[in-house]
Amino acid sequence: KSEQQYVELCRDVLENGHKKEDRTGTGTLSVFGRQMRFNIADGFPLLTTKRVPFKLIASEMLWFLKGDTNIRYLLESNNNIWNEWAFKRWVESLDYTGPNMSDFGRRALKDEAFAKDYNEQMKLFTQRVLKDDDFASKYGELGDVYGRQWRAWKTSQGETIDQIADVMEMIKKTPDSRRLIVSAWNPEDVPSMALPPCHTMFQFYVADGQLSCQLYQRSCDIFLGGPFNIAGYALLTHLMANECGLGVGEFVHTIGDAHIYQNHVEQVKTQLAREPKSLPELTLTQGKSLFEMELSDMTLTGYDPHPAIKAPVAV
Ligand code: DHF
Ligand code: TMP
Repeated sequence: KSEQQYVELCRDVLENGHKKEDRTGTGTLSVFGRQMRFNIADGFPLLTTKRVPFKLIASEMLWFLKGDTNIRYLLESNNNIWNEWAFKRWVESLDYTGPNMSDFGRRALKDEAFAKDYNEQMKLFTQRVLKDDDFASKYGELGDVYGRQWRAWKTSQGETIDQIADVMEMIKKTPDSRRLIVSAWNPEDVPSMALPPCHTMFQFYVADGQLSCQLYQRSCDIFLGGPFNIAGYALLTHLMANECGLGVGEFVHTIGDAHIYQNHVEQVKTQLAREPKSLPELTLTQGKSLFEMELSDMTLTGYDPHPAIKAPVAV
């Protein structure tokens, strides 16, 4: 069963994880170098041991594929998963004159009065990104994140490379190629990025009329980001296969630093006590190009998960 692999990774980290401090000051249990394989022809790998919001995963993937790097599109889809990283840039800018928001992620967890101020500032921020075009183009922008690297990689000649369109062409014309790669890690841009890419690069592989995909993820927040990443790349594989007239094969998830944040440990234990259920099925509108796909072209059936489990995200 696919989900068993996720469950085993969680157990592995709880049992063998090294106690490591991290950039966010939260602390993690961490292991290095792990791999999960999901046969996505057997079911769509959206976890059932907790409810995972497929719509948020799908709108994030569509946002990447459009080459969009501004959170306005996500907000318009009621998707708030990238807000903290845009907000961070805003409150650290000279234009921001509200109450001090330094270290807002951790302070909001400890200090109720602060949490109220923070929620208020965050609400004002997202409303302004939605309504004010100039503000949105300045502070809704996350910069060189996935959308940019995938669709408009900057070359030293001042041109751009559309890696997604290129890999799509290659899959169609030279499916046996061993160079079906999309890279998001640009060493030149890393120092100025809101968050250097966690999904560093991925590779497609075609055999027996089926498209497989392997992701190398340098850093994985197993409880929050991980389930999104598994389903996100499974969705990408479906979208690409649909475009190229192929079936789907496997999604191989290779991880560098695989970690559980200290403040997620109880939640993970709750999740591990649950019995995985059967996976849902994903169907896509046929005959529509990948770049025209919308949320309404994706139908998920048979998803009957255990309830959601809340946890704070480390910023
Ligand atoms: N930073 C960290 N520390 N972990 C991450 O997983 C992460 N992921 C990012 C950006 N930075 C990150 C982008 N992806 C959530 C899921 C994925 C994601 C960001 C956030 C998240 O908070 N998920 C919650 C509920 C989301 C909601 O309903 O709005 C969840 O329970 O899955
Ligand atoms: P880092 O840049 O210090 O590694 O922090 C990034 C954190 O975000 C880390 O916990 C991994 C997590 N993350 C995911 O797990 N998946 C994602 O898609 C993203 C964007 C981040």
